[in-house]
Amino acid sequence: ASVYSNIADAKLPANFAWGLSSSAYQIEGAAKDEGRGPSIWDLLSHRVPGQVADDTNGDILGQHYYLYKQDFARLKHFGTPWYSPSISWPRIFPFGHGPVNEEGLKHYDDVIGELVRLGIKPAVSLFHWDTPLALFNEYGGWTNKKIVDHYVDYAKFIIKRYDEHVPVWFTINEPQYCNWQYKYYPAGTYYPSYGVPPGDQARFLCGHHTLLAHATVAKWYHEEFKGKGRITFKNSGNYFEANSSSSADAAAVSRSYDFVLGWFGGPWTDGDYPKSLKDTLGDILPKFTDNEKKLIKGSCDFYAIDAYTAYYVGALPNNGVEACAKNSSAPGWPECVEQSSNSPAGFGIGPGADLGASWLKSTPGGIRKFLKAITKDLFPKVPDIMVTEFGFSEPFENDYTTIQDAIWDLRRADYLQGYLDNILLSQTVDKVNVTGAFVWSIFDNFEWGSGAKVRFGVQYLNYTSLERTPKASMFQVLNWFRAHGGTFISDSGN
Ligand code: PNW
Repeated sequence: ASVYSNIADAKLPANFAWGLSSSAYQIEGAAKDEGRGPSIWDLLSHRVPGQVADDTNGDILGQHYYLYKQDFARLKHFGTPWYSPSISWPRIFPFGHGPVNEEGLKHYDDVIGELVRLGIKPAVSLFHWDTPLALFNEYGGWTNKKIVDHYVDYAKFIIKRYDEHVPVWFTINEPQYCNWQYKYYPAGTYYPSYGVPPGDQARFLCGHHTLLAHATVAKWYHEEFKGKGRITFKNSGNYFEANSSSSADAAAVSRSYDFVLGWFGGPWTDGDYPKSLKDTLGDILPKFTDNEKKLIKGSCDFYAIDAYTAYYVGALPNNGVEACAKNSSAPGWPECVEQSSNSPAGFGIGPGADLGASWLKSTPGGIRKFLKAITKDLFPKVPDIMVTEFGFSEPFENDYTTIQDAIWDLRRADYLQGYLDNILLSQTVDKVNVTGAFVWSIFDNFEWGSGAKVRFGVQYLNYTSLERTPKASMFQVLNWFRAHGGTFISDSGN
């Protein structure tokens, strides 16, 4: 019998939110069109040698900016009831603040309007790493507290315009990836920040300002604006399994969670950073004032987690005495935290993405354990949790001889089925209040430092013709939700 046979008849609640996800810079193209200002990612992809593995960029790739109607028509045809995109800050404020770009705004009026017309509910991220370049040049981006006001102005502006149609807002995508690099022209990726001061201090400043920016918007949203929807930010994290049953390894797991999830979850559930971060980082970790603590505490309506894989975690040699010494030049993640690995296979760590994202292995059993760990152990105060991204990547373009090889993506299909089964088990057996799941991603797109080489789409994107072709995994997802009581657009009469 299949390992999943015990949930064959299990059903999701009718209001379970599900669909596909994306982000502006990764899918829109039209980077220089209709008044959009540059973001840090335009600079990184064009001007920093080696930043993007295949020297691609988001100038055109996907062209969703022009093809959104076709893309949404296909979503309607699939029947997916939700869609989770992001809005591009530099399209609205080309200089980060100051004059509004009316053409950009008109574009998102059309985008949101089209989703509404089709009956697809948008769960919208306000910021997915495309910081306006002007704010880097002006003051260093997220390392400077000035960005809080500029972000808040932008976020309020968008929320006021679209709240009527947007039931779920994500203020920020994955602040865990704040400032992964040390210099203005970095070799890092994801959520860059100008490194002044350099190194880990910049990373924690970026995180600090992210929290203040999020919380200011969330408080305004409920108390002043009286928004109709729910608001939170998207976390990134993976399940950590202890290397052994030793107490040292258990402590390493808990410390690892602190440095990834506690960094942001501590402030909003308990009003401050976890003790382990304060003790380790000392002055490198900024401090909240009492008013800021009050502002941040309780500022999320639910927990959003982007969770792709799982790792083993073990204690550092000599309990980390050397690695975590206060005077070490770079205390931080991961060198002061743990030793982690996602091999060899075990506890459900399955096949890797191989030539795709090297960090990613299929670990369906991990998502169930992770959902339980977050909601029962780490943050028992969270009312409910959504898996806001999960997905699997595939080998490089030139490994394919024909499109047939690409669209029969059976490893991705298997990954998605396994994750969905475990999300359902989490809900039905573990009684975790999981209220949504979004698959990354709507179609192959610009995978940051991996460029066009790493494909996460459930639709194949032909980079030349721009044609989209649903992969086997897309149908796997649709069939899975059909079998387990997922609501489809056509069911709700739209
Ligand atoms: C997310 N990890 O980033 C981002 O939100 C997306 O923009 C991105 O395309 C997607 O996942 C796939 O990479 C992550 O190392 C990057 O565990 C790395 C990890 C997780 C998420």
